[in-house]
Amino acid sequence: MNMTQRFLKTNAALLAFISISFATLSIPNYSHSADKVEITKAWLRATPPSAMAAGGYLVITNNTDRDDTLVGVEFSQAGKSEIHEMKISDGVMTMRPLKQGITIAAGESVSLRPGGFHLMFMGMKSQLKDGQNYQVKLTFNHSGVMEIDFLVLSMGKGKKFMTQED
Ligand SMILES: [Cu+2]
Repeated sequence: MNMTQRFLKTNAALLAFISISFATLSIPNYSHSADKVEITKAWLRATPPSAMAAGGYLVITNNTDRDDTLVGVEFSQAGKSEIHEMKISDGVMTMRPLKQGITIAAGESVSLRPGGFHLMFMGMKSQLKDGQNYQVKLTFNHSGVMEIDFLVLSMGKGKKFMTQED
């Protein structure tokens, strides 16, 4: 082996080593490793027989490194599903659809709870009974479509469920 060959061989090894090092460096920083928002405390309020509307609640935690927005909701048991905000203005409870959705800033958490943000289901095809389980599809700008299990609970149980520790 002459000097040139030896030099090339060493360099190839060095290059291989460098690319491996770069590959290692490109592993994401695990303090912000999540690539999707996390959903917890997902529940649907139990409805009386023949009720046309229902509400859904959950906590969205964004541990990714960019803001994400809940832009859509879909529920097979509802004719129409929307993202709503409930507010008291002039002593009157009002609700409005949030056309822009709900943005959860990077590192933040947002609760959809009775009296505030909520999922609104209209044209209900079936009664939601305490203890049942349904899948609801949530669409986020960055996290994409997520199929989430929602537990049906009475209002009292649901409020307790949201406040209890995991
Ligand atoms: Cu509503």
